[in-house]
Amino acid sequence: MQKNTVRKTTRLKQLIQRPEMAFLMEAHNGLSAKVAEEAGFEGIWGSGLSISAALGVRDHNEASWTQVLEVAEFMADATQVPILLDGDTGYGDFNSLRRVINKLEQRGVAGICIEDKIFPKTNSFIRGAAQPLASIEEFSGKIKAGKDAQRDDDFVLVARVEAFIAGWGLEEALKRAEAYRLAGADAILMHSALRSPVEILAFLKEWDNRLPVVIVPTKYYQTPTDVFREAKVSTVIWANHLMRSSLAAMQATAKQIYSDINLLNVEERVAPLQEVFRIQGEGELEEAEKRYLPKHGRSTRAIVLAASQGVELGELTADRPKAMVDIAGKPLLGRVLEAYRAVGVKDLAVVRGYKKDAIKLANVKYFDNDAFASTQEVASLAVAAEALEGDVIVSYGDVLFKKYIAQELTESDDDVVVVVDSNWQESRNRGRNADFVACSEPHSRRSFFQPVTAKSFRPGASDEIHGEWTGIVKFSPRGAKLVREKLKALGAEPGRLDTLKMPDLLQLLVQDGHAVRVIYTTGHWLDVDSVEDVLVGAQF
Ligand code: SPV
Ligand code: MG
Repeated sequence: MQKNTVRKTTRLKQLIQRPEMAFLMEAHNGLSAKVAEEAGFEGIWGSGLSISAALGVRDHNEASWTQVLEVAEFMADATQVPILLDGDTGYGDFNSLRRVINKLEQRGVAGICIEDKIFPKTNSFIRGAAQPLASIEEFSGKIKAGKDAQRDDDFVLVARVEAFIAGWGLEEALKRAEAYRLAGADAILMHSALRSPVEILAFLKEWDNRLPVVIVPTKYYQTPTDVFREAKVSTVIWANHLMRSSLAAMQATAKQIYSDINLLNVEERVAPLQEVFRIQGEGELEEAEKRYLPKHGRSTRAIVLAASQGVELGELTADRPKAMVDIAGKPLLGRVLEAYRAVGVKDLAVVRGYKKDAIKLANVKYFDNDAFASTQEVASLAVAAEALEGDVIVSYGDVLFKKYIAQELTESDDDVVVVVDSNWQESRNRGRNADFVACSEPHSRRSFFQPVTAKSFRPGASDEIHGEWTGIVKFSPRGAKLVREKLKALGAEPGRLDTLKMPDLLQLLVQDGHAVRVIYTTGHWLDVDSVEDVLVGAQF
């Protein structure tokens, strides 16, 4: 969200003073404040009733003002719109109010509303007529003290007149409003507990807009809002409706779960967890981690492609894919996953295909390429596209490697990094089906200090070969996004994805002009290709 550089105090003042009517939505904690802001409200009413209700106490100043301040601070931190806090009577005399205002300014609250009653106050809708009012002189002194204490010139002080609530009538209401105006209040909140707006409209008529007027139509809610607009109301407060709606929802949910003793009937009715995380701002944190965390603190995930049968292993793969072939008591894939876990790569995804039911390893996310028989590796990667996110290593279910290889990859910053074995002649001599690579530099002392990049994953007869790709590649968050986009583009061409092997995909990245970084190794990995390899693999 873009930062609003205008101070919250200034914005609240402008809201209250502008000719167009403004609306404040009640909130009582950080979450409800966010809900109000997201709904579009330009300002928030920090309701004393709602905050006390949410804290499980009564609206009789049972919560101390510093406890209310803590809540208001969470609300201010959670939102960018200004907050007008219901400050009851100011929690004591003029001196208490001065301190309250300074603390509110420090915590990012834009204004306070104080009412002309006696501390501890009682909610206006509870035995209103029996409530004693403060003397006009005392309350006017309090307003003056508050205005003198504020350090930010635009901090808003709303003086609330309880004359109608206490049964004193229009004359007293006008007298008080005028005294509070003269004392320096920025606006008058005129409250009424009647079911019709008659008191309020009578006041507004006589008042004639001497100072902005704020109203709280909780009881006279049936009045069309245009009536307030025509009567020149400055600001309407919807005073308690988020608290009351959540109370009703919580009661219904608690009752249902209590009687059902399971969650089936409520799951669909409650906000999904993803929505909770969204409103908490998890997305921002994820982005920030990418910017600020060192690589080793950032978690890398891995996608292991294990969809093929591996006919070259003969009857060993009659009932299971190659990745599940037993190597000294452990399946090959289990060893691969172990190597990842050993270097802290715990978020593991496996793409299955052939005899997928034979792959049953715990704590792994599975993706299935059910078209494994007619497709190649890139099609398998595409079914796991959603795991191509953040820092991610992609490798094969039949390639074992020493832990240091994975470790080095997790520490790399480059967008695309491949591990290349410079001892490629051996593979050629053995007649293996290897993926040769032409690089910018051969493996040498120089290449240790100088970044090496891949020039071709499909070297032609005239290209100098520098190594064999081990089948291991790592993408940075940016690199992963690039590959996702590439897969999407390839997927849009009929049949294209199905024929591609991983080196083809890497070759396309090179052709698109992306730097593919090379990390050289000499050995320390094993592509399990033969029954003999199965025996060697036991040493990994
Ligand atoms: C509040 O929301 O706490 C108010 C408004 O003060 S009322 O409850 O109507 O008094
Ligand atoms: Mg209140």
